[in-house]
Order: sequence, then structure tokens, then C-alpha cells
Amino acid sequence: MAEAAQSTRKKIIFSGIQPTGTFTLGNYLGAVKNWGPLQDEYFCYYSIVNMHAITVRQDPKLLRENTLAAYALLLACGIDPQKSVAFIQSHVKTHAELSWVLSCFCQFGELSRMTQFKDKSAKHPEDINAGLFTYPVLMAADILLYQADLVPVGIDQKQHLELARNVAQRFNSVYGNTFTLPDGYIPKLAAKVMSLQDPTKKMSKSDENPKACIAILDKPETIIKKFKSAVTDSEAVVAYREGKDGINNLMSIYSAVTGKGFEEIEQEFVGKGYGDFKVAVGEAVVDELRPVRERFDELMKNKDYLETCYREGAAKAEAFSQRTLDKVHKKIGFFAK
Ligand code: ATP
Ligand code: LTN
Repeated sequence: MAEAAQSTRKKIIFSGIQPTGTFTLGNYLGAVKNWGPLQDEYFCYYSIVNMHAITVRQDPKLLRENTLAAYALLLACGIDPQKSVAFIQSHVKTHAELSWVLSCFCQFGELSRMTQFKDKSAKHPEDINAGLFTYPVLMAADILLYQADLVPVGIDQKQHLELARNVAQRFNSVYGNTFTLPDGYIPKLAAKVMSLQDPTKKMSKSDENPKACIAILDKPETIIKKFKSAVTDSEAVVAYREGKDGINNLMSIYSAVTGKGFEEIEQEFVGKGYGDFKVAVGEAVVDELRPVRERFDELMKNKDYLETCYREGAAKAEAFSQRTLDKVHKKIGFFAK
């Protein structure tokens, strides 16, 4: 009976995004846009991971504002708080608690190999704090607390996901089956949107050059302007090919928002210059993001509604995750007071 229930249970999804600024087109296409359509088929948990955000120094007032705005953006991007559990990570104390336990099952060597840790410590040499080092352990706790089967993320998170899976496997092999082993759910298109100014680099919220990155709340004219000044090549042929990083990036973006395949796009722009292509990409992105911006503006006028949603989300997340934590505590030899 239990087995039958297990095999028919809806699969569980977990994902998170940091409130380190307005989401970029990369965050949107690589991750958040794909979260909404999963809500009917899966049981979804989506979190604004503010505990991860403080691994880099944050201004408290700005972090507070960004966290609420990120929560509103999540809903504006199609997450329905009636269908999914949408919550703010620091409201649910089980994350920090499981993270400590898991850190005792994670090796110094494997954390040292994480490329995000290496990149971020090179970027912030003045503050290579322990939280930055153990960031992937907290991420593993996020995922494993909810027994997630699938984790929809951009490709840059693949290494962290593998670590979460390894830690789960290690724990299970010592204490018996405790955690579901999570798999990544990485989109085929736009899994890594590149910077518009240096298409060999990932588009990132924290890029110093504002022209490099499209924020999903950018005004239409700003979006068009940024695409017009995107770095490409001198060949003037719209084609997806090795060595054409800038054009490949624009084609991936265009394809992700219009649903057109690469061949169709190449046909559409035969004999036309990059100027026309860049404007077409810009306009398609503007159309895609317009409803997100409108919903966001509406939601930000209704702070009471947002508060109700994140409170309810936290209560549901806490109830489920506490069950996993209790199980873990029991297995490792902690007992209740
Ligand atoms: P920061 O610049 O502050 O490190 P970030 O822009 O990398 O932040 P995160 O909050 O770390 O954003 O990531 C949220 C989600 O967005 C993750 O699933 C990540 O894989 C995805 N993502 C981030 N950047 C890109 C990108 N350029 N292309 C595709 N997906 C991305
Ligand atoms: N590290 C992720 C954010 C994140 C996350 C998670 C993603 C924190 N916890 C759990 C998926 C599942 C990032 O995008 N940088």
C-alpha cells in the first residue's frame, strides 16, 4: 500500500533564487520562466534564498527591499501561491538546521573544487567568508529537506546539484534511505544566457556594466537600446555557428522567447543585417516581459497580499521540512527534549 502511494505521488520540485537585485533575462529564461508551467504536474517549492545572498556583503535596507521585490517578481513570473509553496528562506529555520548536519557529511576538498566558490572568492578577495565556502551545503539542505526529485536551474548550478546528490547518497548509505536523490532539470535553450557585452561570460545580476545585462523590469526603450549595442561579429550573417558567440546568444534568446527554431530564424534574416536582427530580438523580449512588469507593478501596490502569501508559504514549507529534519535527527542520534 505504502509503495503504491509512493509510486503514484506527484513528483516534487524545489528551486531558489537570490534576492541580489532585479532578475536578469538570464535568470528568467534559464530558470524562473520554466517554473510556472511545472506547477500543475508537480508539487513545487520555490524560495527566495536570502540566506545565500548574505555570503556577499549586502546593505540591510536594500536586502529587505530586494527580498520583497524578488518575492513579488516570482509571482509576477507566473508562480501561483495557491498551487505552489512560495516562501522566503530565512523564515523557515529547518534550512539552517539541516545545513549544519549536512556540513558534517561534506568534505573540505569537494567544497574547494566548486567553481562558483573560486569565481566569487576571486571577485571578493577581501571577504572570502566561511558562508561562501559552505554555500553549496545550504543549497543541498534546501533541496533535500523537501525530498525534491527535480531541481530546475540554469546550467551554472549543475556542479552544486551534483554535490547535493553526492551528500544525499553518502548520508543514505550510512543511515539507510533518508533523502530522495535530486536530478537537475536544465532547459535545452537559454540554459546559459551570455553577457551582451562579452558573450563568453554569463549574464549576471552583479555585472558592473549595465549594458551587459537585461533586467526583467527594464523599460522597453532600454531593452531595445541594450540589444542594439550588443557585441556581435563582423560577418553580418545570422547563423548559429561556433565562433559566433554574440549571434549564438541572441539566437538562443530569440528562439527561447518566440519558440522559433534556429533554421527558421536563419531563414527569416537571410539578406538582412544585424541591425534588423537585434531590433527583432529586442522587440520579442519586450513583448515577453511586458506582462511580467505589469503584474509586478500591481503586486507591489498590495503589500498585505504579499505578506499573506509569504507567511502561508513559510508555514507550509516549515511543516513539510520539519518531518525530514526530525527523521535526520533521529537517525544521527539526537533526541527530542
Ligand atoms: P549573482 O549575480 O548575484 O550571483 P545570478 O544572476 O547568478 O546571481 P542566482 O540567483 O544565483 O542569479 O540564480 C538564479 C537562477 O538563475 C539559477 O537557477 C541560475 O542557474 C539561473 N541563472 C543565473 N544566471 C543565468 C544565465 N546567465 N543564464 C541562464 N540561467 C541563469
Ligand atoms: N545557488 C542557486 C540558488 C539556490 C538554489 C537552491 C537553486 C539556492 N538554493 C536550491 C536550486 C535549488 C543559484 O542560483 N545561484
